[in-house]
Amino acid sequence: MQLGNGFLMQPFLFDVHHENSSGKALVLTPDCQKNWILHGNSCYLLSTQKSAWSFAVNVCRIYGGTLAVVNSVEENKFLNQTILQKTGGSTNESYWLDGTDFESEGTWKWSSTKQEMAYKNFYPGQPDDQSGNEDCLAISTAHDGQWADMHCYEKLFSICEK
Ligand SMILES: [Ca+2]
Ligand SMILES: [Ca+2]
Repeated sequence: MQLGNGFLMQPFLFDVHHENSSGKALVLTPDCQKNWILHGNSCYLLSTQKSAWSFAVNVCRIYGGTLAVVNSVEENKFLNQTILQKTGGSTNESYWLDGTDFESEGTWKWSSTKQEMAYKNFYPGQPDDQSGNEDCLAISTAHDGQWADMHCYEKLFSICEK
């Protein structure tokens, strides 16, 4: 893969504050690359192909981001709406998020930060660690954007964030 530093190091302006001559702070919003969608202080990219979870983690890393880390009801709602738009309202889609309980069963962390999840949004009956090895997190439009643990080898679409 031919990715120079210029690509990976492309600057993003996350809430960069400048003082203008009158001393008033100007807040610059982030600038997303083509096909990425701006929301809050992040840019999001929905994949066009399905893959296993670990593959999706690596693809997002190559793009300079991570799988999406969901920190709030509001962000989760945005992602659900974005998936619905992308899929023409299909209510049977699951997309990989950055979460996993691979290290310690039942302890859900964001893989990019190694932080335990403060906000969680599993749907009733989930996570169920079906057949003892569902360790990867997906958001599901079938459940109004709520989450499930799924087998990491399953091929799903994914959402990157940066
Ligand atoms: Ca599990
Ligand atoms: Ca499950």
